[in-house]
Amino acid sequence: MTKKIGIVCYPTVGGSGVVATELGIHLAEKNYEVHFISTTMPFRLKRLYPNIYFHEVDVSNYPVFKHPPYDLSLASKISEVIDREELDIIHAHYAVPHAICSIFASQMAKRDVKIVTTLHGTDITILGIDDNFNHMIRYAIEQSDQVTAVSESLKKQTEEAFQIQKPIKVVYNFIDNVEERELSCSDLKSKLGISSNEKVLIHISNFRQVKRVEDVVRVFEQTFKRVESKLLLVGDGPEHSKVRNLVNELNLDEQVIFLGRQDNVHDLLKISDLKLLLSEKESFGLVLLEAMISGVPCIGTNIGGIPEVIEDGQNGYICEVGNINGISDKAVKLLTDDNLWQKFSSHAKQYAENNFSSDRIVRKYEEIYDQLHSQV
Ligand code: U5P
Repeated sequence: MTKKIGIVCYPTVGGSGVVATELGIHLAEKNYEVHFISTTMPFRLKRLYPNIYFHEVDVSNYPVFKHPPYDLSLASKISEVIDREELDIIHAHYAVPHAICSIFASQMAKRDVKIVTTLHGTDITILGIDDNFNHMIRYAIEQSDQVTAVSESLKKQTEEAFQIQKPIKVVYNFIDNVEERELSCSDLKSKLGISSNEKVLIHISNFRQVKRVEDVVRVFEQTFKRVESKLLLVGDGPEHSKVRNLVNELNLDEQVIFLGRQDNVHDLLKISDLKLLLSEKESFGLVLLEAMISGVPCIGTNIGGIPEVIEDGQNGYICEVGNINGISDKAVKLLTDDNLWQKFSSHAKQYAENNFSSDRIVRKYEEIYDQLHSQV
């Protein structure tokens, strides 16, 4: 019997939305019926799939409300979709508000539906420390039929912060093999004004403060003094203008290329030699996997889930947060030793394939759905 899954997620750029969308696509390819419930069409959902449906949450702003009631509109839409489409499972990405809304929706719906909640990080690491949300997050976790976290680090943090007894399963984020994707980048490097002898460093993020993009620029400044190179900055967010000012102040305008938000990061990774993710908070770091599967070694900080993705000294390096000189020394070492780079590059690809392939990880979600489905 075809299983019907409702996926509740944010449709925007960010690890959680990307993983939720890719999960839906993989499930659809395995003949599940997939129902996305979100405010807009998830941005990676480019192709038409006959068994993927999109249910738009319309957040109306009636004069009776001081603020547009997103959560109530979402809960109401989920409940409507549960009954109309006869869903078996709701998979909510984020405890707040998505799991909470799903729990509320399941109470309103006539049909018995199981709730899987995936914790992606910010709900725990940022909202969790706010007393207003702490109780609600614990409630969302306790009322879900199964909770997963995207790294061991996030699981541990959740258990400690909320004194949770309920078992949390770690299901890592996943990645498709890059060979399966069409690439269109033959002369991309020269189009971006990068000469063939220059090494390319790349950073991709939402430019929030926790990503410490200024550290990326400072590391590049040190690296560029010793290795001919350019830095690609991909993404947009609150720190963007601060980072631009720093680049200008350091006289790096010629070397640092701001690309803004991009949909096709794979082509950009294809021309890159090193990926930097120097965050002070990171529950997983999907961009690391995207780099590794393209054979790009990564340098990351020793926080959150990053050390679960990069193997220090094997396929990249793990460094202290804010240690600009230490990180640039590692970058120079890797970019000036071809043999070492080749070794790291092939290990990165292999490691991502062996541990984080979509086949392997999507199967783990399927096992969870099967187990819950048998309880209905
Ligand atoms: N991302 C883009 N374009 C951008 C910035 C980010 O597609 O301009 C994607 C990354 O490729 C990644 C996700 O899939 O957003 C961010 O995930 P994370 O590293 O925050 O987990």
